Amino acid sequence: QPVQYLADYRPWPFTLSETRLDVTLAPRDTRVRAELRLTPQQAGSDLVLDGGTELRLISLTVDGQQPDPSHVIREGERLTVVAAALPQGPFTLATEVGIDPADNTAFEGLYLSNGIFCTQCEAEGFRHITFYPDRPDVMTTFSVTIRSDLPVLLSNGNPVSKAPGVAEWHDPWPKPCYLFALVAGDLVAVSDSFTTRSGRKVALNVWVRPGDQHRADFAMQSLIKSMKWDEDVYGREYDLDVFNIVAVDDFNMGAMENKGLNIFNSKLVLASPETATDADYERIESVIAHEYFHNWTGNRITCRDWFQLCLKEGLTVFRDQQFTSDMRSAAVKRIEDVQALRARQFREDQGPLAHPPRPDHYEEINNFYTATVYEKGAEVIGMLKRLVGNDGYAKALDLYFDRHDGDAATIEDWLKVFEDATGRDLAQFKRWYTDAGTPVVEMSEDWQDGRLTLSFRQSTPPTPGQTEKPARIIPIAVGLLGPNGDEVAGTRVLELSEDSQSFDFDGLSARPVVSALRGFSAPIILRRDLDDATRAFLLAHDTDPFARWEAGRELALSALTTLATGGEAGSSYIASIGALIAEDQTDPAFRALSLNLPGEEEIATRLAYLGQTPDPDAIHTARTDLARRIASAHEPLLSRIYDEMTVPGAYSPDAVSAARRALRIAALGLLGRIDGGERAEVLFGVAGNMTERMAALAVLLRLGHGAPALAALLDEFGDNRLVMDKWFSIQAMAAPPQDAVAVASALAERNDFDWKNPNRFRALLGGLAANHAGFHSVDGSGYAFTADWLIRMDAVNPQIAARMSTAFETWPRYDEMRRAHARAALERIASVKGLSRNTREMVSRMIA
Ligand code: BAL
Ligand code: ZN
Repeated sequence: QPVQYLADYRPWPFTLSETRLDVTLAPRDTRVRAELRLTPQQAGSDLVLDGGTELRLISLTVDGQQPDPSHVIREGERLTVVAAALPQGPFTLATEVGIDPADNTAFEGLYLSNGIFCTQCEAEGFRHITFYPDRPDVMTTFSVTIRSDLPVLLSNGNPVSKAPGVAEWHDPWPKPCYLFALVAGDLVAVSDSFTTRSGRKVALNVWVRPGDQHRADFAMQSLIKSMKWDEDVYGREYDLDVFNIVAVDDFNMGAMENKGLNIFNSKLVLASPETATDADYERIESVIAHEYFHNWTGNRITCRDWFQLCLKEGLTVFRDQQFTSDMRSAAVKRIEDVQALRARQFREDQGPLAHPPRPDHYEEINNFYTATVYEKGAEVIGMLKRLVGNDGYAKALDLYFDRHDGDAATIEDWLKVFEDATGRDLAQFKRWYTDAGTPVVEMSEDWQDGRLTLSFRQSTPPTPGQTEKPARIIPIAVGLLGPNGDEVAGTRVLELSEDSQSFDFDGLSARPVVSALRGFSAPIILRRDLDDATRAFLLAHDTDPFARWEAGRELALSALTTLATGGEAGSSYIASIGALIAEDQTDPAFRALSLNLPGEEEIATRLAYLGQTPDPDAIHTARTDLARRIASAHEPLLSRIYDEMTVPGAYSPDAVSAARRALRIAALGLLGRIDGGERAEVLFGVAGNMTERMAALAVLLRLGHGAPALAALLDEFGDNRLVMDKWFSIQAMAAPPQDAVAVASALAERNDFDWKNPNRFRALLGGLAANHAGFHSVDGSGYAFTADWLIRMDAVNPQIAARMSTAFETWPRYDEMRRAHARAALERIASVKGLSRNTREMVSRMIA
């Protein structure tokens, strides 16, 4: 498959009005009979269908007749029925193919996962089930018959009939084939119902393995909350009689929004206090919401082509972020989202894999399910909302749903509804979709006679394939604080549209302190010359929680980058953070976020951004030393917090309880630097929840004292896959850097390193990659270990190998020795014969 270009988009020359599938399941020889009702739209067009090379074509007829064999051509992933063999009016194409789900280790199409048949069709998996126009702009109703002795047989839409060995489903909503799903297995349901605001009673089921029911309640409650929220906030109602969610263990993604039948990675459904952390609960709630919200933003309105992926993903992430803000603390959620954006998307934007939220070419679309498409796509919508206001946003969204329901839409359609609803011209704003890279905005201040002038200069560094970066529309939310800390000017949004611009604030009686980029109003890097005293002032007084947190972050980063490059620093941060965490009335979650030091990767990113070569060992040492100094300076305070932030009563994953635990374990992490792990050891033994046990274990592992706790977990949870994933991951992640590769290698030797399971593979390889100084060992052993496993995985599951290859995406910023090792590892991967298109594209972009 050559490079695909957005500019080459052409409508499909047929319409498809109905799809009927009849699937007889068998692990080694599943038969799929498909009937497609087609009408040519352009005379003389050949019918070109997608279909994996592994499909065994058993029969093909056009209106019941077998065409002349010379009129049916199979070439690569294509099957062509030439125009001469087709009627000029509507006709039915019927095919039967044989497939082998038991042999499908790529988990794309129909596969078997521990006795459960399930499907994953986004982006282009349906072509591994049958011959079909596998593109999102071909939408039709589906009627599906499933034949199998397994007790539970599910597909999209509403159930039509069920008898022993056979079930029929009908989905009345036209959909592209990437939203098709089928599940069959020995499953049990946790059931409930939801009555929509127009009175439709919807049966809700979360399907899990027998014995896991008690871990599915939280997912069910999250679903009900999501359904209600989408009605209340977006006016969107569910549209089928039943909504099914299924949890499976082998899944490439987190979850998938198939119409009426969401399939989830079991780690995003199953949760109980003794197995799941607070972060797991929060993530389950948000992903359940995300997939549910896709019913409108993704399914009812889908994408014209895969270049438009951020149309559904950016919007749906934005919606799930809003949902979590409403369910929990909006301030905390915003800070968490910015942290995640910087860690993943800024990293992507600053390296060889940078691409715009709407790319204009790709080789393998699966490589574009990225932080840029998802998280930056959501940030772009947040900016749009800020620019047109809440009412403008609400009007635009109503128009979007009215105008495009049933469509396969584009980013142009999306922006047009905002233009039509609000009268605003968005031509320049569109650059956020088409241009890659993180804009850097330099802000300077001038103070004269009661007037403050803020001057801005924006620029965006070049990214692969894009050297010119014209100015963008950038909303910068600014507030002003007086010398006593009071807010003297409330938040005002300054709109940048040119390379350089200035804004005046008049009538001020004293020079104010500027609180800038409030709420992280744009996904940019804001540069301003601030001294530590001003940062400390903002950390003490800013009324905007994001800006307040950011001031502390900048203080910490400035100290850590200085320490990591041989300087002396940290006292200002240590004093300020002590004052903040002593504020008993301040949200414990906010205090926890402020107390957690930036990670080593973030410090490296900052150093690279400042034009320095990050030294992973020096960064590790700097961070460890600063943590120890904080602990020594504030031991009594941290100890009091640790003792006070217990949560009485039975575990509950609610935001208030989770916030207290978050602050408690932040204190534990620091105290563990000076108490020899004493508190962690006790806590690991007595804690009744996984949040505190994992935090305690991390402290013990960093100290090299983890063995007894690891043994205890293994003993207790050896047969629980999700807990064992954590067990693998934390060992690689928290090992002292010099031991990390050895620890990972030893884990990889274990019988229970079931590496073909994507979660287990990600746990170990992702755990090592998250151990910054361990992965970037100067001897190249981290790179070599990772490359070995990527090569091995690529032959089995290309999507997972390609995704994990991003561990290397920052390699160009390190020193010559590390670069040489990394390049050698990447070249070794590139030289593998038969390497997948997925991994080849990733590696070649990284060594271009
Ligand atoms: N569409 C793939 C999974 C998700 O973003 O919901
Ligand atoms: Zn999504």
